[in-house]
Amino acid sequence: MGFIQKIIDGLKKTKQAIVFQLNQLFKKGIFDEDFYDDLQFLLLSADVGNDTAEVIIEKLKEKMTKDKVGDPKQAQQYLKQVLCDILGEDQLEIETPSVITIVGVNGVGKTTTVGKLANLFTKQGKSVVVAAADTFRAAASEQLEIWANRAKVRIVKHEEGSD
Ligand SMILES: Nc1nc2c(ncn2[C@@H]2O[C@H](COP(=O)(O)OP(=O)(O)OP(=O)(O)O)[C@@H](O)[C@H]2O)c(=O)[nH]1
Ligand SMILES: [Mg+2]
Repeated sequence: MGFIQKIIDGLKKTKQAIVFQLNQLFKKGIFDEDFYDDLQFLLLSADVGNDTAEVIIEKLKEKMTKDKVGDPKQAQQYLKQVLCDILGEDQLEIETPSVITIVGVNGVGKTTTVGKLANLFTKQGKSVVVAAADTFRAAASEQLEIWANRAKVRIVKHEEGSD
């Protein structure tokens, strides 16, 4: 098995393990200090930074206590809402002109993210051009082109293997 594939498989296992453990934790339906400790541990093991994990716990605790939440499904919705609030779309502000380089190991969602960013910035009234920098991986630029078309933005690309 290739090195990169090993990393991808490793991350997949981590993600599945965390989702499973989150479900198990909420299923218990006991939202005491131990619950919040375990949740913080899970967030940290999912690569959430310590400061952010503390903010998430604090906000969740506050909301859940205020609304006296005891139902696991409802509690999970509350966590989802806290995460969405923190990730808020309008936090992504850029100066223009700007150049954004997207890098990452195979299959982590680079091309999809370029499509999402192109769409977001277009909606903000910005003029977007995407450039296919990966001319090595077969069909990489074609995949990017699909997203550029969906977001209705210009694309700069050259032959496969070109400089
Ligand atoms: N669930 C989920 N899947 C995603 C997300 N972003 C991308 N994907 C999926 O992940 C797979 C890989 O996405 P790509 O955008 O092609 O990833 P990439 O990093 O460009 O891949 P390579 O160019 O092959 O290295 C696709 O099946 C996407 O639909 C996301 O935010 N959530
Ligand atoms: Mg790609």
